[in-house]
Amino acid sequence: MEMWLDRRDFLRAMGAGAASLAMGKLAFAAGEGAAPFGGAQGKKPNVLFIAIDDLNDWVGCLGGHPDVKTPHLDRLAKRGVLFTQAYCAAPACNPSRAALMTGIRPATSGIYTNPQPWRKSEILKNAVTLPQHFMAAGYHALGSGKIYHGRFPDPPSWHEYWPSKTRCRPGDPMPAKRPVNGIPNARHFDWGPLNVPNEKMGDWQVADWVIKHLGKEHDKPFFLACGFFRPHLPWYVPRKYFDLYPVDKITLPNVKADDLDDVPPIGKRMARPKGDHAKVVKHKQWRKAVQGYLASISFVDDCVGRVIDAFDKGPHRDNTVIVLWSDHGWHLGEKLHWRKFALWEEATHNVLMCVAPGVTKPGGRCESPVGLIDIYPTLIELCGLEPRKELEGASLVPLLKDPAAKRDRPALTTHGRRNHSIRSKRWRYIRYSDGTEELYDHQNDELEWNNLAKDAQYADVKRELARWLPTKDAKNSR
Ligand SMILES: [Ca+2]
Ligand SMILES: [Ca+2]
Repeated sequence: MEMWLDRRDFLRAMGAGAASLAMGKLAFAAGEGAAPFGGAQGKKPNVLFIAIDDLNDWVGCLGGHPDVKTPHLDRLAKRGVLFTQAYCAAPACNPSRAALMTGIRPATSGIYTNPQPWRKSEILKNAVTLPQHFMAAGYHALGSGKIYHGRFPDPPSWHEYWPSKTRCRPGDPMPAKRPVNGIPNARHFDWGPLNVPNEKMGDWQVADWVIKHLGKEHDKPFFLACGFFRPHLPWYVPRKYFDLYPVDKITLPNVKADDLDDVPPIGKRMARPKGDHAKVVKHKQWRKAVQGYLASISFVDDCVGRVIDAFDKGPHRDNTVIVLWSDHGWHLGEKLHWRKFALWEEATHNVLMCVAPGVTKPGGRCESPVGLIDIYPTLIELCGLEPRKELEGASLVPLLKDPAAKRDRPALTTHGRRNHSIRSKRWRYIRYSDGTEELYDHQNDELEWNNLAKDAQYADVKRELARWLPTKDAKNSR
């Protein structure tokens, strides 16, 4: 299938391949894939790797919500290339992050859900993660906050981690009385303002630690990870962020009450309209929930702003690649669904931006569909590291150089075994494990309201998109 040809072609293009690669990065850096910066000194660029948990496209520069205020994400995006159509490999923390950090998709690894320990997958147990690959190339790998899913940290991925290699982040303050929203058994599905200063928040402290390391000189090039947890639930952030969004002026998502009528049963089960959505409506919490999510986004935006300001004042500004991503999208009532865990646009669309001195130009916007799976090979190419044959993404460097460059492959998202979504520039095609389908035409239906899958005139469109489905669907790893 086409999807894998890219990879094989790439390997073939590497020519003599293994032998010269084995000689190390110098052999590679001297060839076609030479690091774009470093110049005469041959000094490798640093990487500042910023992750944001559960952030959908409600970011100013992506236009996902008219009320949202994200000045810092917007200014970072303007410095390099913003990918306006970036999609996750899986719409849940653990499988999305496992795929991003290993470069291997859920359908290959068998890691599809949050409770699966990803290092126990037969395919991933010896995988060389992105920071491990940088460590092997002489980098110092360090970080703080949520990079892997919280339950499954990966100590071999780091030289240094804060608070520790097995505990990725400090705790957060909580309101005295919970749940704030009055929904019974809400657990972390809750929202409300905190009367605490920013300094008490875990993400603020993660930023402090990262800022400290951005301000000093390092003996080696660094791979510095900064993983922010908000806007993950619960949406408890300092009151001033709630005050940015008066609840009576909140814009609710545009939702069609009968939107699920043309969705196959597996899709309906993913949406669970009688679950969160029914509770939110019954307890009159929709506006307050949207307010809580927006407030949490503006809080994390301030955290990003602090890191970028410190980066600019520090000594690494001209020799550091910045990549910022969120791990998947989020529904707030669209398709009567809440949270991630689905294959529609809201759950699969996420944030991705990259600044690479000497490669990207300010103000770049790339509208081709890309995947978070592409980050690993992109950073390899940007830093002139050895390629890895098992990686299933494709480098975004051609798009970083020219955001309008041609790219054929659509973005693939997988949710549970044999449920896939293919997103091209124009179409979204979903095929569930029982063969049922959805097809949406984003040119005329950006909210994915009209499922065209049963309309015979689109048979060729479906066939063309289906070529990109994985050829293998690995069994669930235990
Ligand atoms: Ca997440
Ligand atoms: Ca519909």
